[in-house]
Amino acid sequence: MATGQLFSKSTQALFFNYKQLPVQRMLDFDFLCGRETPSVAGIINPGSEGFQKLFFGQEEIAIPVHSTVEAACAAHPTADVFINFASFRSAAAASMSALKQPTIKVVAIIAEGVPESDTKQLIAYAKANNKVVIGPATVGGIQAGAFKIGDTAGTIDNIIHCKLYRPGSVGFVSKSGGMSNELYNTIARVTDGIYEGIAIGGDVFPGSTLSDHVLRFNNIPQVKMIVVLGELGGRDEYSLVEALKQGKINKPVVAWVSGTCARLFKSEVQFGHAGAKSGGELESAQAKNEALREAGAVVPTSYEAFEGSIKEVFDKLVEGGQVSAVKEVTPPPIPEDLNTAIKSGKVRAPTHIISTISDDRGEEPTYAGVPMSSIVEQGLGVGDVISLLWFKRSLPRYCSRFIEICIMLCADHGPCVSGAHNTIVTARAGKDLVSSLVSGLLTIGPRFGGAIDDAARYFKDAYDRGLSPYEFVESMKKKGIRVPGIGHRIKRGDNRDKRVELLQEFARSNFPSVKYMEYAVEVETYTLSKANNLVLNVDGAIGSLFLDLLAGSGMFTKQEIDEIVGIGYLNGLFVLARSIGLIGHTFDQKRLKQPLYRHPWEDVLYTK
Ligand code: Q5B
Repeated sequence: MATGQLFSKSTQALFFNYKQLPVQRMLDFDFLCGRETPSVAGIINPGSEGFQKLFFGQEEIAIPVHSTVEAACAAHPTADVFINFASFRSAAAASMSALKQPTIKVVAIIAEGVPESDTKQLIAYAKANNKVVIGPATVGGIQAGAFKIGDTAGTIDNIIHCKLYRPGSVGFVSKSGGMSNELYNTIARVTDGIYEGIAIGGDVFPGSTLSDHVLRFNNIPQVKMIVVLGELGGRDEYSLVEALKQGKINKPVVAWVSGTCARLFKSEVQFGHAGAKSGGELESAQAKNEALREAGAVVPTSYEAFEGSIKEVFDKLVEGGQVSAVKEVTPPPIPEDLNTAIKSGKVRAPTHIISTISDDRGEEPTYAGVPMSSIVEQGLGVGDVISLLWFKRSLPRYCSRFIEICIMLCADHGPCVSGAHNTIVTARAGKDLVSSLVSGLLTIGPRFGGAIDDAARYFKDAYDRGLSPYEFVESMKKKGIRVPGIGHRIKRGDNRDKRVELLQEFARSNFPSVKYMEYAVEVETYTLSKANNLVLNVDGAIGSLFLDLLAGSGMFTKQEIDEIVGIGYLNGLFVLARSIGLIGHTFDQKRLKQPLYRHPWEDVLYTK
């Protein structure tokens, strides 16, 4: 393993498999330490490229995203740390790719459960190429005031509390990442703080060992004492014992091997880490503590006494003048995230959208407050869903059934009507479903399908004002307005529209009142006396009958009816219904593999 410093205040990393929180925590740490450059140079997200927005202090920065390790290393040749947040399935492959890059010197593998055979290959490759692997199954490491891997040391509050924003004099290495947070705290209490802390991870075969890091700390002049937290299981601590015995470590070492309680259990106990299981007497915490003590490390009698031992050693160093007073700095405050501040009730922020019809934030989505499961359990239909989402209330069953009949009857009217024609031409031009659908929908308007709202408006106004059909139609004629809902291209007095008849039949037998519909029929009788094509059409039938539904159901106030008619809800019924047919026409043309449509010359009158 390489000797000495792994990190500095200008170290930059490549972060594999983007996770917002650990990257942001690294950048927050940078800001706290007064770094000039962000410690994350680039993100590698297999399969995607671009930029990821994150905060560096109060500023937003865009960190480049690369799709491969190779591309990221080529783009950021000075980034020499690879932080691998891949799952245990892909961590080994990504780590090996990183180790193979000449620019990468340190690889930290966070995933737990990486196959031991894969880890052994990584270790062998790293050793042969003078590179360092931290982990697997690690939180990473930190150089106080300089560089931090991922989630190491936890929250910003903890980092500030443990003074990790500026270097102290203690080199610390542990197996456990969780316990390293605890020890950062302990060390901050009784010394001038951490210089560097590493969690090597709890696997049986860690990429780098406790003794690797202790030997490295021994070569770092700023590190004045070393704290080691081992655990039962494995023989790693014995290489530290050997190094101590051979006099390779000349700085004071305070060590504790946790897991002494294992003896209280009658049988073998597997603790949290894969490697934390005593395979025999030599691997027990007691044996390892004893061996470390004999080799010259300061080993307390219990974990509780660990803090006291660290303090004692540090105080001696101060007394001996080996440690000079650390320069205290006040870290800048990290701006709080808006969401956190809102949650804690510190700030309020205006919303940008107001919505009253549906909500997907709870356990299940609701339509106008009605949970989806209840819609399904009650056997409700699309008419009820429309009632909830358009009218924000559950309407009586005959009303939702009427809506469903409107949808069914208006779903299609053959390939020759304006909308279907446009959709067919668009589909044949090779356009996709949505384009073909939309091109058909765009024809819906005052002449084709979109006369329902105006029919309702004019019929309502005329009826409510007590105009006779004659007065109504003639007044429209004077204004030069065609009566919406009257007239059809192919339907005649002697060839009535079946859809109109079906709607009228349903309403007559289910609606409490059909006064608007009867008025529309009287208007039709008058217009038919003028011309045989001036029938009450499907738009007029729906428009007048919906007025009856609104007024007769007792579910709407007068103001609400005026609002519905004023806003123009009812063309929505035709738009929704006809979408079904237009989608059908698109599929039909595609299925029939129809070529590009070209209108025949013979069908065009060319004139000047
Ligand atoms: N005249 C529908 O006209 C159509 C008159 C009128 C007074 C009227 C026309 C109209 C109002 C809009 C309306 C919905 C354009 C129709 C639908 C869905 C569809 C479609 C499908 C489907 C048809 C001949 C003479 C002229 C006109 C007079 C016509 N309408 N007078 N009030 N409403 N209606 N749209 O056949 O004296 O000769 O000058 O605008 O309700 O779109 O199946 O195709 O499901 O897809 O072109 O059913 O009625 O008649 O323009 O030759 O007029 O009648 O003033 O009189 P036409 P024109 P004059 S349902």
